Order: sequence, then structure tokens, then C-alpha cells
Amino acid sequence: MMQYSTCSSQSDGLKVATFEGRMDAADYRFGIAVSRFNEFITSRLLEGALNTLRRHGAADDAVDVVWVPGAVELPLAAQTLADSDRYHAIITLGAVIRGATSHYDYVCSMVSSGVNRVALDSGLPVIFGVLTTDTLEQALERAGSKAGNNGSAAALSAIEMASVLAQIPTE
Ligand code: INI
Repeated sequence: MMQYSTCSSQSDGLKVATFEGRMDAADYRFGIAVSRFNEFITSRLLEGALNTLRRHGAADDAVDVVWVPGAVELPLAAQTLADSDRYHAIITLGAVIRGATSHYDYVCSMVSSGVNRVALDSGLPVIFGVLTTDTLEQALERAGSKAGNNGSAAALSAIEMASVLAQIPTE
């Protein structure tokens, strides 16, 4: 919703256009890429994302899910989803756990820079819903137990970004 904000430091009451996302997903389509590696965790992230999209009005047929082998494959899946022109936002979900991998830093670096590049190249919101934790316990905490659900948080970001980007005038 566009509003006009008055900058209080301006004595002449200058008004600036201000855009904020509405948390209503009914008008948007979402693509979700989720990794099978650490599926015990990522399936919970997916459940959180789907529940949140539904609660905010997304229809089931407005959401597509693509499973990939691991976090490293998420950027290519996100890019393919973005290139399809079917979606207003893409959500990537994965879990990289340091204790379980000696190449943790490489995997984190590839997935984070890849996801960011797809967002900037496509001009679509591509949300980073990938857990990067030291332990399985920390991942579980962020997948629906005491530290919330990172998949649900990613879905909220996707809705907000789809809405706010749609409002920014193009000329
Ligand atoms: N993929 C993950 O999603 N999480 C991990 O913790 C992980 N570990 O431990 O290595 C992981 N590796 C697989 C990687 O994402 C690719 O699928 C694989 O290298 C093939 O390209």
C-alpha cells in the first residue's frame, strides 16, 4: 500500500511516497525449491512455508514445489523457476549443517551467492530460507521448535517482497 510519509525534519512538510508490502498472498504465485539433503529438517521447513502461504491466502495451485538433491543445486532450480515467468517470488529451502560436512563453508558460499545472484539477475524476490548451523540440534530449533520455523519466515519475506516490488512505479 503506498502512503505518504511526512519527514518531520522538514519544516516545509515535504511528503515522500512510501511503499510497504501487504501480507496478502492471494494475488501471487510462488515457486519453492527445497533440498532433499537433511530432508528430516527441510521437510519441516517446507511444511512451515506452505502453511504460512496458505494462511496468508495463497491458493494451493498457486504454489509449485521442486525437490533437488542438495543445497548446492538450489540456485539452478531457483533460476529455472525464475526463468519460467510463472512466479512472483521464489523460496529456497535447505539445511547445511557444519557437524555433518567437511566442506560446509564451500556449500554455504555456493548456495548463498548463487541464490543472491538469481534474485539480482531475474529481478524477482528469491528468498534465502537455507539454515546454516553448527549442529543438528540448532537446525531442529529453527525448523519448527523453539527458534521458530525458518521456512515460515522465508514465506513471509516472499509475500512481503512480491507485494512491495509490485507497487514500485516503473516510470
Ligand atoms: N547439501 C546440503 O543441503 N546440506 C549439507 O549439509 C550438505 N553436506 O553436508 O555436504 C550438502 N551436500 C550436498 C551438496 O549440496 C550437493 O548436493 C552435492 O555436492 C552435489 O552437487
